[in-house]
Formats: sequence, C-alpha cells, structure tokens
Amino acid sequence: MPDLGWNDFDTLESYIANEQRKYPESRGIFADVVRRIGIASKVVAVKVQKAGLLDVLGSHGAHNVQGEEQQKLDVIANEIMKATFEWMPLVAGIATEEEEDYTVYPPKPENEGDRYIILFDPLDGSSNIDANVSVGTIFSIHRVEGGGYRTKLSDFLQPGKSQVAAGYVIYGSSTMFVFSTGFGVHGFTLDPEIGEYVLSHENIRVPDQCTCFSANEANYKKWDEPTQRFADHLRYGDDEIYEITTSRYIGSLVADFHRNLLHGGVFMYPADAQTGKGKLRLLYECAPMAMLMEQAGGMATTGRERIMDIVPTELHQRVPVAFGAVREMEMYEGMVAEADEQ
Ligand code: P6P
Repeated sequence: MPDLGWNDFDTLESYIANEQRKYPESRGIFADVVRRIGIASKVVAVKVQKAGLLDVLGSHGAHNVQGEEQQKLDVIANEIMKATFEWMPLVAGIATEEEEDYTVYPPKPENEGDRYIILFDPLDGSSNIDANVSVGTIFSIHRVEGGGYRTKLSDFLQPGKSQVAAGYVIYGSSTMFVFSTGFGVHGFTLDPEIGEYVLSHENIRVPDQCTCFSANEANYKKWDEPTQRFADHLRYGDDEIYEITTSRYIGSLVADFHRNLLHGGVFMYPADAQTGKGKLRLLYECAPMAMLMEQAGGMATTGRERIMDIVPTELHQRVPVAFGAVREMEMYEGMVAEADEQ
C-alpha cells in the first residue's frame, strides 16, 4: 500500500462511521447530519478564504433579526448551510441567526423515525471579516419526534442539555471542525491537499490553569458588582494562580472560545447591569458552546444558573454567559450568590 501520508489518520468521515458502528440500531441519520455540516463548512471555508478576492467583503445592505448589518459572507454562509439541509428527510427544520423565523421541512413518508433540527449561526464574528480575523460557524442539533409529526416552535426551544450534538468550525490560520456528541470534544483540521477533515485534537480537555481573561472590558462599568469583583480578582488579585493570567479578546466568539478551550482561561459576556440582558444568543451560540465546554471538563454559567439548564422562551433569546474551568466558574457563581444574599 503506497504511503499516502494520511491513511493512518482518522478523517471526520471515518471517525463518524466508526462511532456509528458502535450503535448497530442506528439508522445513520444523525451521522449524516454531522457529515453534511462538515461538507457545508468546507464550502463556507472556500468563500471565507477568498473573501478579499471575491469582493464579498462589506455589508450586504440588509439587516438580520439582530438589527446588525449583514455582511455579504453572512448571507452566503447562511444560504450554504440552509441548502445543505433543505428538503432532506433527515432534518425536520432549521433556525438561523440570520432569519427571524425558523423553517420547518414537511415529514417525508419514508421518514418514520426521529428527525433532527439544526440551529446555527452561519458566520459568527462576521464584523471582523474585513479585518481578516478568524470567524466561525456554530451549530446545535436536537432530536424531534419522527413520522407525520409537524415540527413546531417548542421543538426549537429545547434546553442545551437536550442537545444530541454541538460544535463549531473555526475559519482561521487553518479550518477546524470541533464537535461533541456527548462523548468528549474532538477537533478535526482541514487538510486542503486532500479536502478532508483529519483528526488532530482527540478528546480536548480545558486546562485547569487560567491563562487568560477574555471579555470586552470596555463594558466593565456596565457589569454588576460581583462580576466586576470576579474580573478584578483574575486580573489584579494577589492569588498567585492568576499571576500568569493575561487579557485576550478579539470580539469573535468562536476565536476567543477556541483559544480558551485549548489554552485555558475565562471567557465572559456578562449582562448589562441596567437591562439584565447579555448579548450572546442562547440557542445557537451559548448552548452549543456550553455543551463543548462541559464535555471538555469545564463549566458554562450565567453566574446564577447552568447555561445547559435554561429552557428557552424565544428563538433569538440572549443570555449573560461565562465559560471556563470549574475553579473559576465556581468562584464566579460564589461571588454572585454572596452578592445576591446581601
Ligand atoms: P462586542 C460577534 O458579533 C459576537 O456575536 C461574538 O462573536 C463576539 O463574542 C461578540 O459579538 C463581540 O461583541 O460587543 O465585544 O463587540
């Protein structure tokens, strides 16, 4: 057998197939959903890598449900992701950051079993695109009843702990597909020579050492007192654990989260103390990232409750969020609880 240089690696394809073989009763539908997200992300990666050349930078003129001016690549990535699932028997519906309403695909006769809904942010961090900062696609997969059942809004409003899979693709110095199906977090790096995602980071564990604090510190004055106290402790505290803790924040969730997942650290987008609201969306940003952080041994909290326990009340709901190792997250929750008792 000629040494092709890659045949001793697990590709995303072979990894999914191996995992599926562990469940003989599996119909392979779920595996196919993950596989197709991988394919869609390769198409998005090509567009992102060529963004500067294909004049797809700059705003599209339209605005998404968040009132944010849509960058052209946002719209292109959204269309690519939707096209991947449209009219497919395996997917009951999708919801995307770029659209007000969810989309339901009518059940197909051949589809008697459970089906899946996909919630995604097709290109998170897009305001950074023209500055060539890493951006990403974030996805969350839930299961819904199969057969003739008509998918409805409540099927999309499931808590993060019901996710069957979650992940992101980061379009950076390399393109990486990072996901979990509840059995750890695994990273696959796209090998452009063979066009395959190759297993590069098996069973990622978030380091205990908090090497960085990652938040938009321009908002410090908007944070409530325990949040300010927590941030001060990490940055200025005399606790020697945090002597090497530095600040890193690039304003692209996938890039900031990925760095902390691999190198350790706290990422937070706290609530504005006046409104009590956070900025990041629960269903297709915080919940999928929370699954990954927990699967990697960390925690994801609002400061008062586990992100994965929150039962959504609306599709584009925003929540305050902090991701990190258990020690820092428990410290933060303790400071918030102490302040709440006063
Ligand atoms: P700010 C990007 O628009 C985004 O949704 C996340 O990717 C990122 O973490 C956050 O907003 C940045 O927000 O207010 O710091 O610019």
